[in-house]
Formats: sequence, C-alpha cells, structure tokens
Amino acid sequence: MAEETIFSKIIRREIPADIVYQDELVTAFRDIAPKAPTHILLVPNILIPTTNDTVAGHEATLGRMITVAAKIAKDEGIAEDGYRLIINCNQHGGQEVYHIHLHLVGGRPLGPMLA
Ligand code: D5M
Repeated sequence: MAEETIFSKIIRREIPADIVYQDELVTAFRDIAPKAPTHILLVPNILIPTTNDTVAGHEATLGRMITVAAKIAKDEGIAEDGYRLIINCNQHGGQEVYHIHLHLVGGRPLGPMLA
C-alpha cells in the first residue's frame, strides 16, 4: 500500500485548502506556492502515487481530471488565452508529492515548456 500524502487530508477536508471543485472522482484546489495567477492542482480522490502506477481502471478518473481542468480554466477566465496542464513523475520529472496531480497553470504567457 502506498503511503498517503497531505493531499489525502485535503481531499477529506481534514486540513485547510482552497478547494475550487470536488466530485466523486476528483478534487481541485489552489496550489500553495502558485507559479502563475491561476495555479490549481487536480487530484484523484483515490491515492495513485505516480503516472507509473496507473492502470486501465483509473481511466475514468484520469479523464475526469482533464475535463474538470478545462471547466475550471473557463471559470477562471483563462481558457481563451490558454494555459498549461502538467503532471510531474518521480525525481527527474520534479515530483514532490506522491499523489498524482495535474497542474493547471495560466493567467500569463508561460514561455517555452522546457526552459
Ligand atoms: O508539485 C507539488 C505541488 O504541490 C507544489 O506546486 C506545491 C503544492 N503543494 C504542496 N503542499 C500543498 C498544500 N498543502 N496545499 C496546496 N498545494 C500544495 P509537484 O508536481 O509534486 O512538484
């Protein structure tokens, strides 16, 4: 069994976070150290540590993360200008929290991806 992270506590609302969306599959909350005017993390409600741990049974949840990100981008008013969706994996990917999360980043020009 993978070890829970602080994100499980946020999903269960045991610690404070600025939750902007929650349904039966995913939760979205504002990143504590935003890299842009909009920086929201979308996470599965179940613990999947990294993209390496994904299986076919996760596809509905992982797909929901994308469609909810698009809805939040519209709500945030950044859909038309555009934004970036990022999932970091393991050490070389820069992953710090081992509960899969999709970064929704926008509200300013982001420049080249691998700067
Ligand atoms: O990104 C991990 C992200 O998680 C990083 O941008 C900070 C954010 N973070 C960490 N703790 C919290 C809490 N408590 N609330 C909101 N955001 C948080 P990674 O892709 O793993 O490098």
